[in-house]
Amino acid sequence: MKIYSSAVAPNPRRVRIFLAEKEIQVPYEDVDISSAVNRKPEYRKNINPMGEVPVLELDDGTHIAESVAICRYFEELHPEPPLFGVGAKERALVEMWNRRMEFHVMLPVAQTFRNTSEFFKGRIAQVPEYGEVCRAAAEKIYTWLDEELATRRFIAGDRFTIADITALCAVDFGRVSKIRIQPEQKNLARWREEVSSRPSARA
Ligand SMILES: N[C@@H](CCC(=O)N[C@@H](CS)C(=O)NCC(=O)O)C(=O)O
Repeated sequence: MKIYSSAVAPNPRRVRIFLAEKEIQVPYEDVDISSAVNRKPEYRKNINPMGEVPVLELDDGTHIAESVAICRYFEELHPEPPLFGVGAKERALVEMWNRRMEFHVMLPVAQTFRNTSEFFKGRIAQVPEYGEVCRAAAEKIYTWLDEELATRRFIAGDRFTIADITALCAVDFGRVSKIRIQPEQKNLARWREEVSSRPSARA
């Protein structure tokens, strides 16, 4: 078993933090996304047709891509500590919040980077104006998230979950595109400080 990963990308970091929380050790193989190894036909044919990381490779040769699918696999095998919630209601709420963090925080942050950075120039079709629309969307969602975090400790409630992992990786990656928590967003800053201080955040 191994995980195709990248030390510089936010989605592989989600998986690394998740595994660190569960104290599970899996070898990582770094994929050099800067030289676009992941977009070559060989990688797409043998590892992930989407040309992305992370990908979990099982000993039987199965490839599981998509960060949440990989995390769910390990949650099933190692339920403690529960990172997808406990019981029907909490699990549904964690799912809701994780999807919100994916679609409304990670996505605009990632699209800002993809459409405005030198890194992707010549590699994908960039639309810088769209990147700026995504930047504005991310900044707006931070304001909303700050309000949400006025009433609870973590993204989905009183428990640290995968929704916090997704949000942390997105917010940290946003800094690369100068999308930052604003000084008045005290709840968001308080949350980020707490989740960043967990040992897993260094994964
Ligand atoms: N939905 C996927 C997204 C994966 C993804 O966007 N991976 C990025 C790194 S964060 C990637 O492989 N980028 C390299 C590229 O697009 O060339 C997941 O959750 O795993």
